[in-house]
Amino acid sequence: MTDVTQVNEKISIETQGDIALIIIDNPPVNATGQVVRQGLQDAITKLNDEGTAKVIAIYAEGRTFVAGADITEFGKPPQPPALPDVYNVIEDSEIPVISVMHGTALGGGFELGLATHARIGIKGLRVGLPEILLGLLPGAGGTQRLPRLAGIPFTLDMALSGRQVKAEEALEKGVIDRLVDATPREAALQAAQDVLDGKLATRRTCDVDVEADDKALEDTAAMLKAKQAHLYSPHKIVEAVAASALPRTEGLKIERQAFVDSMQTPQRAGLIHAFFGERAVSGIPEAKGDTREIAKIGVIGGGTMGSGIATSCLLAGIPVRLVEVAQDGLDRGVATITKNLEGAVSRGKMSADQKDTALKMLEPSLGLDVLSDVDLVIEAVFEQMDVKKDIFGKLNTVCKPGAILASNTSYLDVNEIAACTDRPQDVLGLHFFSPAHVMRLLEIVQGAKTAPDVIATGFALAKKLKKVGVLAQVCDGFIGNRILAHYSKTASYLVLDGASPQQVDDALEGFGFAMGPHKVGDLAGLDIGWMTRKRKAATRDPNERYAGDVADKICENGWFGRKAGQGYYIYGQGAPVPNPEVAKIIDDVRAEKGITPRAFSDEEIVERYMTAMIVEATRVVEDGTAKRPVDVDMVFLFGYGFPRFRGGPLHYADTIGAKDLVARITEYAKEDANYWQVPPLLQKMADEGTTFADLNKGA
Ligand code: T1G
Repeated sequence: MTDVTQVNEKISIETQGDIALIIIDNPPVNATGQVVRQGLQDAITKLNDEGTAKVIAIYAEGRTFVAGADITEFGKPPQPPALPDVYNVIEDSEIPVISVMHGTALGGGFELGLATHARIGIKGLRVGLPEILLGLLPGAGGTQRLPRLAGIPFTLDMALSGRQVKAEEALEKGVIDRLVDATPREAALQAAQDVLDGKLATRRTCDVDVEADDKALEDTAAMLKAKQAHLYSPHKIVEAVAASALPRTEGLKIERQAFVDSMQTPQRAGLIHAFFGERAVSGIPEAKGDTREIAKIGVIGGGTMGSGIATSCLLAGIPVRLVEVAQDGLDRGVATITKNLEGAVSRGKMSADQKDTALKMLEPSLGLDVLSDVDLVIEAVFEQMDVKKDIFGKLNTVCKPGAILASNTSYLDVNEIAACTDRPQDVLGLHFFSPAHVMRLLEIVQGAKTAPDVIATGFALAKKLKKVGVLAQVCDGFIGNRILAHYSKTASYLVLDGASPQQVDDALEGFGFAMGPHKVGDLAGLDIGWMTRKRKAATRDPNERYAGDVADKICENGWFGRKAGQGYYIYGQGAPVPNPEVAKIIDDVRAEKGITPRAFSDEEIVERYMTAMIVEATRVVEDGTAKRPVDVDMVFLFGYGFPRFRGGPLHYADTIGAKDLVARITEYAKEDANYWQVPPLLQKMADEGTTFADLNKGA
């Protein structure tokens, strides 16, 4: 006889004879919000008080078992019952409790499984402890129970990497007891019956002793001290895992305190902002609605960008026609794509067979006529307007009606390009970032006449390519490169006024950037910036302090950076070293300009650099080039190596505050009133005491 009790709106109990099922149903990912926590605790307590059931099985409805604590509750006053307390009630149950996990059992979801007395995985299950990606640590027993089941090294690996572990590995490590191919409900009933029949052993995890491994703990602590000193939660994870040697209550107390402390950090706020921001930017109305089918893509240009874009499409299983004007260029493109895909195989991103299948979907061709049947063309040729206009004029006649025509231009006017066709509604910008098959950012540039379904298709393509699509309006440089063009001048001014390129790089890497601006320039090629400065020379503001003197002289020597063996740094066998020739150029330029160099602290370097970035980022929001501050933040997290734990330039700006930013800019303006100007929007925010987070909510 089946009896169903609705404990609350998210949790129900179904009893069948000696078996009690606790069913979690909290779409979209069964996160352990307050109602789920209360319901789980009440259900276990009720069944133990009744004493009728002989075994309890917990499973979840929907596409995944519990995917973690409810992140939307973070930063708000905690509401009881606390998750660790609920899991202690489960672990202490007199009636054996088993769990059936499917989909992605992550964070608090995986910890729920660990608190039960046996764990069943459904085929395709992945488990993980991704809390570190949110600036946190497992805070519901993960650091205490996982060492008991799978040892300290494996626990450190999972908790510090945040990686998702496939069910097969979890089974092999003893983290799950069985792996079955059934529905969660079928598996729950079968496993419960097996417990009753003595075919499935159960035990409290806390009763299992931890195998000590002080060396793993010491080595990890030392590595983190050397490599991640600027982060908070990784060190706390090691402390908490070390406490697993203690009895459960003491160990959980240490874990809890570490969790509460990490919850207070700006890093947690920044990483949560990044988590939701990645979803917010593609959740806009323009990304919804009708889309056009993209079954085949034409890519024009077999250079670095074109090959990277083609690789990205092939990795997503989309057939690609690669078009070049000459055979040697086409061959180079195919070779680059092949190398990119082989790299994906060596990184374990795809198998050799998948690589071969992908290459079979590549059709290298000469001339544009072969593009008559593609659904989308992505032009990735030389960044010169006349070249692009010529191509789009031809595409206008070659491509079928309804085909989308996209330019990968990184700053040129998409409206001007669209005007070369009689179908501007089919034209947009799809700005990929190099290497295009690795970098996740895709700026989706909306022309004045771009049709809504073309924009929506751009977002659908971004999702299929596993990229983060961000809507941008037309201007020189769209969102990212426009802001970069502004703040990169500050790096140059700092060098002109007394800092060395290496000091600027070191200061910004200490802030959290993967690479400082001079190293980035050397990597990308200093000739790119040189061309831009020459392109803009005729229209440059005469009142602007020229920032390119040093870089121009470096380029005049042909020292374009890594590809030339030297730029700001000299590239040889070992680590790059500062180029002494550049130091001489800097001294000469200072002398020519009558500059007496002064010392800069790392703190001042970061303040000036970040303030310049925030100024132009504010203007980009102010004039509507970006929809909201969060869109700018995601551009910088996914396209410019901005430190993720800081959430992005405008999330970071909120940690300073508009008032202090205005005061800082006003001070700098005394040196250079032309470059340092307070954007009206920032002044308004300072006057009203509002934040960029407020603007995100209001947009
Ligand atoms: N809390 C609240 N909402 C969540 C959520 C969560 N944990 N995870 C996902 N969502 C929402 C998401 O915002 C989106 O909402 C929808 O679900 C689908 O997500 C105590 C403290 C599970 C792999 O970090 O990795 O447990 O936009 O678009 O691509 O130690 O979501 O539809 O309105 O990403 O299929 C640990 C985070 C939390 C997992 C599914 N858990 N989530 O990916 O869908 S901390 C995580 C994910 C914790 C404990 C600690 C992914 C996914 P909307 P989606 P997806």
